[in-house]
Amino acid sequence: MTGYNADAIQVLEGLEAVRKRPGMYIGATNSKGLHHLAWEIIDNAIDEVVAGYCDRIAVTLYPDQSLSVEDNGRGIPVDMHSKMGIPAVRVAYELLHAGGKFGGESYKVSGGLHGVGASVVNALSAFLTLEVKRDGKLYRVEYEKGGQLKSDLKVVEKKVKGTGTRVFFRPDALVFKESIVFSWDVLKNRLQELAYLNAGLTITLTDLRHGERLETYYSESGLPGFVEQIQREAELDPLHKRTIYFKGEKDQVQVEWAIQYNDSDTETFYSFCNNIATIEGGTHESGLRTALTRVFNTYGKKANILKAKDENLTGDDLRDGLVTVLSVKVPEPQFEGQTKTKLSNTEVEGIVQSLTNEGLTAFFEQYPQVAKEAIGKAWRTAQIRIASKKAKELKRMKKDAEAKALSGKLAACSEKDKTKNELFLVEGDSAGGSAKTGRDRRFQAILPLRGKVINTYRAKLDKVLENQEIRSIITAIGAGMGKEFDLDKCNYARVCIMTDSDLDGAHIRTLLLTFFYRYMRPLILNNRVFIAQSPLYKVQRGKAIQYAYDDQELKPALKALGKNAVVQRYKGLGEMNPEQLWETTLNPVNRKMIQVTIDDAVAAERKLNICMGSAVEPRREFLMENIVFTQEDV
Ligand code: 28F
Repeated sequence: MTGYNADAIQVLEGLEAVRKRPGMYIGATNSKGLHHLAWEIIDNAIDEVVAGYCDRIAVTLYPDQSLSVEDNGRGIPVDMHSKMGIPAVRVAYELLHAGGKFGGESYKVSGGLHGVGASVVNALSAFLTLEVKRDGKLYRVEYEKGGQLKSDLKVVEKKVKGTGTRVFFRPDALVFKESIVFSWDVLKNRLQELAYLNAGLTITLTDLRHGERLETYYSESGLPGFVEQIQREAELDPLHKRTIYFKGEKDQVQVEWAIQYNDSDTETFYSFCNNIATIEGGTHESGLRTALTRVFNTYGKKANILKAKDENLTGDDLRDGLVTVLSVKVPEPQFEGQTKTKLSNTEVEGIVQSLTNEGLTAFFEQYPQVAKEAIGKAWRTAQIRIASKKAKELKRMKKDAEAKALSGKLAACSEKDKTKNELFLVEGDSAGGSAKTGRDRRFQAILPLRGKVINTYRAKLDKVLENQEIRSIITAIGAGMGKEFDLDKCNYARVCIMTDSDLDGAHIRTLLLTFFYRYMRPLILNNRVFIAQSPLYKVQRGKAIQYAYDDQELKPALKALGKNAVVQRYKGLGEMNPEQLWETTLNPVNRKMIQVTIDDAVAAERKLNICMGSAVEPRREFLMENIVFTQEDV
């Protein structure tokens, strides 16, 4: 055996470097890093599966926390390595990763580590024993204390059956200070996944740490089995029995995928490249999604599952209720992303797309019933999308229409601070017109009300909503109504009812109060509703003018201005000019507004019941006398 030549010393320094900064090679020395040792050895066996020479892998856990992986592949070559002067098998376990991908300067990102190299496992193991069955012989080489050669390669059995590679190793507790205990579940999940990704491969997992526990993972179909397992685990009901499956190859890229719909609206999408989970997705995923959408639309229209006039299904329409597993095998994979799990080979996108276009079309032609189920599901999802888009559109249009309708009527105010603003609901266009002119447009908005505001106490909600006056009020206040009423959205600090002081005015006032009471009660309860008071009389002598708001105030006004003063009785708001309306009714300085409070909601309801009952006359009388408004200066 040749002694260590210069390279061999470089080898030792290399493995020493790994022990000095393990995090650079396996991301961390926690449980995640520990399991990377297992993944490395298992992945080497999987490479032999992918090469087509291995169909059994056995993983075993021992009481001393060592782990062994055995495959029935060709066995790592044992012949002398031309340059190194040591057997090939030792090169793989003593030389830092041949590709030098992870030379000293580049830090490993934790997460997707691919092929850190068996030598890293050796460097971080208390012991590692390697056995190769080849040419009818059993070879063994042993390492200890982080990759130091304990016994060189030698034949330990002259006559053995079969071929393969077996690696035992125990992680070094000096490196993995937290724990060197492998997790059954972590190993099981990955081994199960590998069995699905490599149809026909049998993997056994044996745990000898507490008695014996053995499980076997095997899938004859591979990806379809994976998809069906996912559906079972998530308790999802497949929409179509037969899983849609494709396998093909182009320009040395192998493409394989399985999809199945269920009756949910969730999507499950697992993708892999060279058996590595590409959690961050990549070009293979986008190629598949693009092709699926295209074929669903073209085949769907051709087979009349989709109507010619239907708008195309979008990629998102296909995602609801879809379970997908995609696996590609790429000779020179390029991984990007935070955890190096995003495939970035651009050529892969086109290859997946073209293979899938052909493959899925052929599948649909062979199984038209499955096509009908799958495309039908996507179509239903599209209908929901289109309907909700329409509904949103309608809602927006309604809002726009309302805003437009309102803008014709509402004289808005300019103040942005809603706590200063007040809205006047004015009876009649003429009064509305002079209110618009007379008001202080910074904080006073005017909404003229034409004709009767309907009797909302009896009317059903839809009837109420049909009434244009009510809709304008709702839109102007902006806080919705009924159960959706949200006081925070109210555009005004005060909503003031301004009607004539005759019976009609009283009636409209009561109907408005009824409406607020029924559909915007918080407005009343938060003292936002007022009754504007306009004077009943104007008493004038020469330049001197006094206003009387009721008969009681008339006497003192007459006394003050002398008996031959002229008295004018206002029959309606419309008789006042804008200045007078401002002076007497709108100007906060000297106006008299009544705050509407329902001191006893039940009593009010009873009063309104009587008022809104069927008999008309008694209602008005009762109304004029009985609804008591407390008078507060506002
Ligand atoms: C328990 C872990 O590592 N199995 C492996 C092979 C088989 C060959 C191989 C491995 C050096 C650079 C070629 C055999 N015969 N299980 C494993 N099985 N490596 S690792 O070759 C590596 C050589 O490339 C093998 C013919 N060709 C390849």
